[in-house]
Amino acid sequence: MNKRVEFTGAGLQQSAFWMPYTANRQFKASPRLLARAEGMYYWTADGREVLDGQAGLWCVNAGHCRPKIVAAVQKQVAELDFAPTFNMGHPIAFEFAERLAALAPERFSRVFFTNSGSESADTALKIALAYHRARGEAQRFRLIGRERGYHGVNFGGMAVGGIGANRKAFGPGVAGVDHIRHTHDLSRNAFSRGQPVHGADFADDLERICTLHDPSTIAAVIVEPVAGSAGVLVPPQGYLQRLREICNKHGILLIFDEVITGFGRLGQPFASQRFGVMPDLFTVAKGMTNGTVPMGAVFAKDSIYATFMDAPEGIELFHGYTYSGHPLACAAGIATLDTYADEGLLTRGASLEAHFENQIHGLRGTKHVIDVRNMGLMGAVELEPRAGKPGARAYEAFLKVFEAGVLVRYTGDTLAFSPPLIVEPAQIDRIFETVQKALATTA
Ligand code: PXG
Ligand code: PLP
Repeated sequence: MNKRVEFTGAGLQQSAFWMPYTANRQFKASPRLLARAEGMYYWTADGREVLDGQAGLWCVNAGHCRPKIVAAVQKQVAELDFAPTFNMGHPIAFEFAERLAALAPERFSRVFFTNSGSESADTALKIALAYHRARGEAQRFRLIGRERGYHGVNFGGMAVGGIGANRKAFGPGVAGVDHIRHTHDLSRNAFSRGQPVHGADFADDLERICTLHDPSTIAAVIVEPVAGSAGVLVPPQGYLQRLREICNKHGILLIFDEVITGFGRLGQPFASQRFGVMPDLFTVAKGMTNGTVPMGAVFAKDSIYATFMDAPEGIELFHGYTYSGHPLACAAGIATLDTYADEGLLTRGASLEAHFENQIHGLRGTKHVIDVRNMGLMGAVELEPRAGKPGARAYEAFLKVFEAGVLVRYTGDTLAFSPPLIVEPAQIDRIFETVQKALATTA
């Protein structure tokens, strides 16, 4: 099994591959290549075993190269490689949509297919705008995001996103966008286990925005139930409920971006179920196909879909992607849902959460650690930044952890953890022991 994969890394510096979200020159001078995967593990090109502490990139929720998914994709590619979904259809896309709707919270019976989380975010924003217009409220054009939010890299998602570095090089973006404040509050909430106690009132910042712009101009508010990319920011107790109330009061749609939180990350199929707060639209991607074939989707409430279907006969939504409902992705997705169901993975996080929480909070008191945050099988450890060199300390720790055989994610000065939902308690222990040792020797 642990087959050695040959790779002569010579000349990567000149490689044609312009790598995404990567310091290309730094990486190519000293590449880290993953060549094979199975279950909880990767193997590097030079044959080293690496425990996957981040489910690929928050997506491989059932673990790697799961047999049902592999077989389904192999079968599908030989049977129907591609077929259009514009004015045509193929059975497997309809089948997958039914399966997804059956899994979703009640009254979310409609699914629009995309190919990524970024496309899902832009699709949800466009549905929100078109929905209001269809109801005679075309003046609702504003889209409200949140500081430190991440909704992918396309123009809509970038505009409502709230991570400065993702925005600054790319011009003025989309008109009519504003942001509510983020919920990170180290002074009051450091080392919270699960939802922080303080900060429900951060949601009232939406009232400020409503007063500023007139709420009747606001189409939608989009937030991640738990912010992922910004370093696992868990919503304070009561915060999401308060956001929901303010949206209701003003007729604003609430969009949850569940690209990371969807498909079991928080111990329930979706974050809305975990928090008991329902959005009007929600986005997914990543775990939808276990990361095997790119795919995303927007789930819409029945009443939103019904509004579109009330329009005169014709195309109700002028939107879609060549690959919306791609057969390979649908095959992967159905087999993924089967694998989740066979193994109870969409709620397995709940049974492991207490252990995960205890282990990650065991890092409190370790050198450099200024906060530990967690919910479900999602966690983060925030480090004191090195003076004048933001991110450098977390990068050094990330490298040490990788050299010790564990893959974790670093973003800014935060290390983030999201193991596949098949993780065993002893593997959770290994992840955090490895991080502890790495931090002890990190300058
Ligand atoms: N919304 C959310 C909430 C996400 O987390 C996207 C949209 C965009 O999805 P695509 O499939 O277009 O990448 C994401 C993606 C990280 C990291 O390290 C997070 C994401 C992607 C890559 C890295 O935090 N999230
Ligand atoms: N650009 C051009 C020239 C196209 O023809 C298309 C789709 O037909 C696109 C972009 C959009 O591509 P996709 O549907 O894969 O998002």
